[in-house]
Amino acid sequence: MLFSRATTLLASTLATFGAVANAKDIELDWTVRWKTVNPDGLKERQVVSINDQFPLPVLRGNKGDRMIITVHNQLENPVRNSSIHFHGMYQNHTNHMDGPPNVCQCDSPPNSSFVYNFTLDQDGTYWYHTHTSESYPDGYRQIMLIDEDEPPFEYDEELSFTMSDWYHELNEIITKDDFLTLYNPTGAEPVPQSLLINDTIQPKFLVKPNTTYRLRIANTGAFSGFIFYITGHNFTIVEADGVYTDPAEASSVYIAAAQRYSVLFTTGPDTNTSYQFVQVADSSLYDVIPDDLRLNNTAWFVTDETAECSDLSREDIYNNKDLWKDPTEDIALDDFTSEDIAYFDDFTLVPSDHMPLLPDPDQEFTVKVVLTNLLDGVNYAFFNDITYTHAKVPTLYTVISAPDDETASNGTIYGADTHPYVLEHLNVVQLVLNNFDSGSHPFHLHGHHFQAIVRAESLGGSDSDYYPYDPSTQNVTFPEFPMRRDTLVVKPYSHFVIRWVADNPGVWFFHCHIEWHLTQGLALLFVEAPTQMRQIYTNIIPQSHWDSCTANQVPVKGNAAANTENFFDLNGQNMQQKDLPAGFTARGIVALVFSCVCAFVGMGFLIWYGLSDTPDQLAAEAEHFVHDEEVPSENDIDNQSDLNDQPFRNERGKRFTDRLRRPFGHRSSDDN
Ligand SMILES: *[C@@H]1O[C@H](CO)[C@@H](O)[C@H](O)[C@H]1NC(C)=O
Ligand SMILES: *[C@@H]1O[C@H](CO)[C@@H](O)[C@H](O)[C@H]1NC(C)=O
Ligand SMILES: *[C@@H]1O[C@H](CO)[C@@H](O)[C@H](O)[C@H]1NC(C)=O
Ligand SMILES: *[C@@H]1O[C@H](CO)[C@@H](O)[C@H](O)[C@H]1NC(C)=O
Ligand SMILES: *[C@@H]1O[C@H](CO)[C@@H](O)[C@H](O)[C@H]1NC(C)=O
Ligand SMILES: *[C@@H]1O[C@H](CO)[C@@H](O)[C@H](O)[C@H]1NC(C)=O
Ligand SMILES: *[C@@H]1O[C@H](CO)[C@@H](O)[C@H](O)[C@H]1NC(C)=O
Ligand SMILES: *[C@@H]1O[C@H](CO)[C@@H](O)[C@H](O)[C@H]1NC(C)=O
Ligand SMILES: *[C@@H]1O[C@H](CO)[C@@H](O)[C@H](O)[C@H]1NC(C)=O
Ligand SMILES: *[C@@H]1O[C@H](CO)[C@@H](O)[C@H](O)[C@H]1NC(C)=O
Ligand SMILES: *[C@@H]1O[C@H](CO)[C@@H](O)[C@H](O)[C@H]1NC(C)=O
Ligand SMILES: [Cu+2]
Repeated sequence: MLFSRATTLLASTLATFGAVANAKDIELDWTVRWKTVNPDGLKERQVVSINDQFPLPVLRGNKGDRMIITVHNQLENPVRNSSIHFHGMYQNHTNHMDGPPNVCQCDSPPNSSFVYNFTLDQDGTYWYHTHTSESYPDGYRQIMLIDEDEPPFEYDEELSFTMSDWYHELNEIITKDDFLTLYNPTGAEPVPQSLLINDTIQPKFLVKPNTTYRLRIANTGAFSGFIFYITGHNFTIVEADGVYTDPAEASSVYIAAAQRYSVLFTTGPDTNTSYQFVQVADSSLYDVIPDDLRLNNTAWFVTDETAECSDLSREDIYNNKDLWKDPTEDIALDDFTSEDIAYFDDFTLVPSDHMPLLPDPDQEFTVKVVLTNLLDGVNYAFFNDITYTHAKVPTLYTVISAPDDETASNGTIYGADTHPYVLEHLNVVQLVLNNFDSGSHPFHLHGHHFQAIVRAESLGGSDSDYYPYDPSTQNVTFPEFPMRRDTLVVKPYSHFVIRWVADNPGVWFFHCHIEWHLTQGLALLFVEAPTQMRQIYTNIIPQSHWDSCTANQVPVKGNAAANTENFFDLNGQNMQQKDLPAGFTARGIVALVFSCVCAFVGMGFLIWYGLSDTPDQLAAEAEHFVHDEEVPSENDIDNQSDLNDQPFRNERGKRFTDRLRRPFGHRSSDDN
């Protein structure tokens, strides 16, 4: 009933399309609970539903409207906290509505209600998803569309849809039982069971002939990137992540997790016809490719329900030389993968407002991305030496409960392993990100669109070929009108440089949008303009937010350690796992787990489990193995046939060996 009220409001909003003068409140009442569905037709599973709906309701409003969403968490059996991030929203003056628990709010427990209340200051294509650990791949995500007076391009009709990956288990179970464990020392990410288009498989979308469509596409997946193309037709890119661009013709585009595009596509004169479009998974992200995973999916735009639609055959992509990165290359059908497909380089996009390159930065930070193991044997993800470990008090609440502006401007109080960078109001900020990992990563900054001013190609097959960003030795020319977006992919063993103006006081999360990597700690915090934040936020946090903290027994005052007496005393703060003992490398952990598995087959796991009772015991055992030289060498590992059967190797055998060549070892000693 409540929902139909919301739908009516939504309809009336659409009727007054455009005029900011008619800005209105869109009030929604959402009850979040489990529902059992079968989106891929392969397995029924529990998913998160809103008002009993799955797929979740599409959020839609006009620029200038206010969204007021009351979320009732009814996630029981299994119990789950809730939170919602409206991805890409600046949340200017509403940092507390941004979503990430322990950063801007407390997790909202079952039987509690939480109010999000913010204005839509932007237009374009966005999405929303929970930011509570390990939950958005359970279906808690959907596209969000904001309409505008006059976008700088013309079209007749619009079609919006999502692309995502899909798992058959609850994500918390995959994470706790398989992913973040000692038994997965290389940090091999769980590979999805299916790839969905608009939360189903092989949909047909009705279109009219002779019509220009604005296709609004969001990758709401947890992990996978997709190449999208329409067989035999080009399209025109006009928007990336809510930033309108000069029209750019493309035959295919790569959409990483969390990215969005609008593309214009014009249908032909024919009736009773279909246009095949294709979603190809970037299989270089997968360490193993299960036989039954369909890596490329077809869907259709059809002018008639009965129009003939042909499915993609295995050879179709291969035979379409227009898609090849290098059509002259000699690649056998069985070796042809998504890595051989060409796609549009988003770095070349020019925002239609032609906002020029920002001036040289006032503040610059350089971070290095590494994935490696800590003492518990688990594979974590790091910026520099830090794997993000949240504070005891949500960081926004630490800013406003600090005794004075000077204390709030000192990053120490936010905790060591939250990895805070304090930004000064209105500074031009530059972030240099050097990726020492063999995988590509889509990085997302909350609260801003940033300018992407450098994005290097992958410089080599392994880290030994890699050198980080260095403008003194590299021939770097910044674009005149850099592409802006909120989620940017860094290539394997490569780097990017981004810039923005610190004109939005708030605590903004910066993290990899592969949910697995966020779980591994690939995140840091920008504490932007704390003095100005204190003026804005000191008395405006609504009661429902405090109530969530009370219900979850999360302290709301004090520094990262919840110390309210002395903000510089961080005793008791949450800390990441300890380093591996000196002399024991992450490669050793990998080898040790494998040798246990190989030596004792199934029993190895049990034995290993016994050893891992306490970190100290583990360390002692680990050192024992190292000193007794029972650890196989890298060569042994590459050659051992048992190991070739381990699920850490993709079809081309690339990833696993790359991972062993990572700059493993003691975290602080592997710089350069
Ligand atoms: C919900 O969040 C609280 C506070 O962070 C945490 O203690 C609790 O374990 C979480 N509950 C679930 C079911 O994850
Ligand atoms: C939520 O409320 C219902 C009804 O009062 C109760 O049965 C359930 O145990 C509560 N759940 C939690 C997690 O407190
Ligand atoms: C939403 O926020 C606005 C601005 O702070 C406030 O005036 C309004 O009362 C809020 N509405 C609700 C329902 O909390
Ligand atoms: C995709 O799914 C959403 C939610 O069910 C729906 O509103 C939308 O119309 C669908 N897109 C197309 C092109 O059918
Ligand atoms: C499609 O676009 C590409 C540029 O991305 C261009 O090279 C090619 O000629 C176009 N093809 C057609 C059929 O227009
Ligand atoms: C599409 O446009 C062409 C050329 O203007 C016209 O001949 C044709 O009848 C149109 N098709 C439809 C279905 O309206
Ligand atoms: C398309 O899917 C098939 C079957 O999953 C796979 O063998 C093939 O490599 C895929 N092609 C690309 C380009 O990913
Ligand atoms: C479209 O074509 C198919 C065969 O190609 C035919 O079976 C169907 O009836 C046609 N539909 C219309 C609306 O003409
Ligand atoms: C932050 O506080 C610590 C502890 O009082 C102090 O050592 C440090 O110099 C301060 N940093 C800045 C930038 O003021
Ligand atoms: C540096 O790059 C610019 C622009 O791409 C090019 O014109 C110039 O020749 C390059 N210089 C060197 C030394 O490579
Ligand atoms: C936030 O609002 C201020 C005005 O209060 C404006 O100057 C600033 O540009 C805005 N920042 C963003 C990111 O929208
Ligand atoms: Cu990542």
